[in-house]
Amino acid sequence: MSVCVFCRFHYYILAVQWSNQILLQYTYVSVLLLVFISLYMLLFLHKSSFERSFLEVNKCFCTCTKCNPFPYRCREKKYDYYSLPKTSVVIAFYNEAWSTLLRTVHSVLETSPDILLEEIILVDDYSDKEHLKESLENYVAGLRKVRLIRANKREGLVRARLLGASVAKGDILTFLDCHCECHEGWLEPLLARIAEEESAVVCPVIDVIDWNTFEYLGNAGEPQIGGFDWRLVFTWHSTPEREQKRRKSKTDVIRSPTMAGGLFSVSKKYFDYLGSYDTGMEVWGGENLEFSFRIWQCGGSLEIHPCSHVGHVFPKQAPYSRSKALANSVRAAEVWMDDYKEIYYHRNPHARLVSSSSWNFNRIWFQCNNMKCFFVFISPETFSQTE
Ligand SMILES: [Mn+2]
Repeated sequence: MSVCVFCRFHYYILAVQWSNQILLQYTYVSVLLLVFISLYMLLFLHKSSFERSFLEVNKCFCTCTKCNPFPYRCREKKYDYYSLPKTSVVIAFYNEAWSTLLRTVHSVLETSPDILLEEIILVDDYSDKEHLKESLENYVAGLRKVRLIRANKREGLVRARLLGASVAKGDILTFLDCHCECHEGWLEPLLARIAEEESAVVCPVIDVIDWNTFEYLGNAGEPQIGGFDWRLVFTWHSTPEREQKRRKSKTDVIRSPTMAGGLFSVSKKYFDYLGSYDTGMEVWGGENLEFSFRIWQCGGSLEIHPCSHVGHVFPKQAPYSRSKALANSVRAAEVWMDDYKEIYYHRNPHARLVSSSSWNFNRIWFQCNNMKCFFVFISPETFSQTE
């Protein structure tokens, strides 16, 4: 009898031990599971959200030794936030995908200091995609500082941007493409430079986001500057020696003969003074070179700030027709290139056949220099490269 009682007791003890062990194992397993789930969410799930993990964007700058475009000194720069001007960010779009458009918006909201961001103005250039109608309106209604305005007909990039600029309240206009991701600290250098020099038009360094995987690839080596070829196509170049010498520090702006066009900040006052954009430009293309020539020839400067980084998805192919780009280039050549336009026509005989009304820009009133000055002082390399 006593043995049996002992047996029962023994079994009871064993049962308690087993259940404890099982419980303990379950606890281990669930803790492990939780760790795995959190890691998974941290590493992968954010890719499908609009707010990309700061870690991911930063990895190129922090761990990758091959590409180290972000000079360490940029992080040491201090800004007097109360004295910097505020900016309106104008983002024009036409049939853009939901995810890329909202990633752009969220990245601006996440990375811009509140005190420097007046508003984000989304300009719908008469898109016909369903997701950009009521759903977008509802979504934007829940976001602080974001406004959505719509064009009544297809206007093209230039006039859509101007529509946004016309209602902007900030002292600085910052134009962004609708498939960008701003990097932490992108805004301060642009605004600080314009506060220092009002006639400076400043572009961020454009980092590459892979169009297929959306991986943030960054920008290998030193930032490149803009040029163009004789078909009036924008090209990238390494910074010439004389410009490297002119800069006193790695964090100084780099003067660039032309801009890619999608991303830049400009003082609203200066932009209006300089005649904003040529409103005769259709759809897309050519407006960036026209504006670049105008800035340099009429007393401004066009610069790239090495401390400001914005990612941009370079599409594999254009999302819409660029057939109007040629007529836009002809307009740019006619207004700004003087006799050099003959070289352009010589290289592009079909450009002569394009009927393009020209822009009556009063170069004398603005005391603008000629194209020769541009080649001699601003871009001698571009001329020798493309001659
Ligand atoms: Mn773009």
